[in-house]
Amino acid sequence: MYKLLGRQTSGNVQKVLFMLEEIGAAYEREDYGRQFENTTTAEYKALNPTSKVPTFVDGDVVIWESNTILRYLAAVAAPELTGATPAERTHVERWMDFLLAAINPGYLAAFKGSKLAPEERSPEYDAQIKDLVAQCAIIDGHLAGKVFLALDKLTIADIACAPILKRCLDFKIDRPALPNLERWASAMAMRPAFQAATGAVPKAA
Ligand SMILES: N[C@@H](CCC(=O)N[C@@H](CS)C(=O)NCC(=O)O)C(=O)O
Repeated sequence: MYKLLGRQTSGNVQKVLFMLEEIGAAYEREDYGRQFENTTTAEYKALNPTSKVPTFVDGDVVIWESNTILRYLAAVAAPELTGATPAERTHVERWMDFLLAAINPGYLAAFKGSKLAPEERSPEYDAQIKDLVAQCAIIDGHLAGKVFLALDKLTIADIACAPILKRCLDFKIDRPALPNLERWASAMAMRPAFQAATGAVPKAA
């Protein structure tokens, strides 16, 4: 049985939960991180030197970095959730990389800023939010006429991006409508696996 170490409130843990639920894998999750204050022990650091969550354990295989965990699971248990060819895989992986490189800095700024009063936010906050919106607009443009991010089926690109992009759309920030991104995020949020992963309560029909 797979073991996932990480609190369910973490967006990066939610990506992995979304994947595990989507493929119907047997797993157990243990609470690690933030309020549990158990990621700086020598024991945890031996598994994950970053002291972050998630950490994923499959027997002797220990993995940190959530996107790497998704790639591993696709390789060992769900090849249908990534591209069949190297070229197809570039479509999957570019959005996973884009999430980390382009979305994540603004996402973190918005996440931290959302917990602060306007006067407590850093001087860079407005520029970081502007950049986040610009990056989201790139995804919105890409999703015009598309159901999924990378291929014509669900892939680990959708699974990696959905928990974080859903939060980006939910932030109370100044942004225009992003109709394609909003449509995609709503479709992801309707998936039972996403709801199980994020603890979301399904909307009544
Ligand atoms: N790039 C890493 C980022 C991991 C990360 O920053 N995790 C956050 C939660 S989303 C964390 O561990 N925060 C500190 C904590 O929960 O103790 C990944 O994708 O796994």
